[in-house]
Amino acid sequence: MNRCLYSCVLLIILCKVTFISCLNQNNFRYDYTFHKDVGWLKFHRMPTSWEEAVLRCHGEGAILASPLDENMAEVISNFLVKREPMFTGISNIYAADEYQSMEGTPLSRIEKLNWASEPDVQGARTCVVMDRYREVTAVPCSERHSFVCRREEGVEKLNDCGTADLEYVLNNRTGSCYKPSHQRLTWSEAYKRCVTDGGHLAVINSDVEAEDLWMLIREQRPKGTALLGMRAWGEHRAWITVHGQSMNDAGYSGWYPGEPNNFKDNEACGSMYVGGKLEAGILNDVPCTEKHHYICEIDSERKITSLESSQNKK
Ligand SMILES: [Ca+2]
Ligand SMILES: [Ca+2]
Repeated sequence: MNRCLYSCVLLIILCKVTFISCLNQNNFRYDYTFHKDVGWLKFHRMPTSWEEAVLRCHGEGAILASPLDENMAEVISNFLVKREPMFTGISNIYAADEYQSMEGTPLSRIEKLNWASEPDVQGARTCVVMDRYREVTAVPCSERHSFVCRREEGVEKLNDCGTADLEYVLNNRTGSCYKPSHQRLTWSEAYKRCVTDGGHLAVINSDVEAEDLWMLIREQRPKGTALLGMRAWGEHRAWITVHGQSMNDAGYSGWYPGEPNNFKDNEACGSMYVGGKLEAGILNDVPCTEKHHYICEIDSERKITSLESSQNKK
């Protein structure tokens, strides 16, 4: 009760001090930063195809960013430190003679684009890249470039997990949010999928978490194996979580007797038994190339960035 009172008073003071309306959706995923008059942005440095960039942003609850006005062009291009250009959300992917941003803004309504050469509107589908000097060029969409995802301020409600993905559900016993998978993936694919969500492959930090994850995945998938966020490294096969901790430091290492056995010298990825009569949370090592179900986790500390903390970072 006292704690609640203290938090409420603190919140009210913070709202007054920073002139931020705390009733608005002034927070978003921890991996995005807030930029005035632009919204929440995240720079993806690793080059991908345009289609992959669209999907990555979509998966994060955002949209592939475009230089819709001069301010936005400047803020987005400032992420570039090298010569290589980045993808924007502008393309003629739907119709050859109609370039639009992902938001559906036509070229005629986008302020002053500085074309290196006028785009071809005779049939080829192209996607627009922008360099650090804000010069834009239409290139094949299959080229690979970095990109920025953008989310407008306060457009959608986020759940307790700091995501618009309602499949993430907060577990009050652990303070983390979890999402069980719908499909089987290899460990690397599953890792990437969870990172796109703003989370990570689940890491078990306690007996309670082991039990709850086991029950969660059993509801969806009564049999098999669920991949988790740990791997074996080096000659001595040190098991390290995706947060760089040993299993003991992470807080749980309930291997099945005889496991991890590195069967046929080919098992370096961590998993939990799901089916059968085994107790909750029994771990096993499996081949990294085998496809299994998996669980993504969003940690309590990582769920959201508030507007204040994002601005303080800058
Ligand atoms: Ca955890
Ligand atoms: Ca094994």
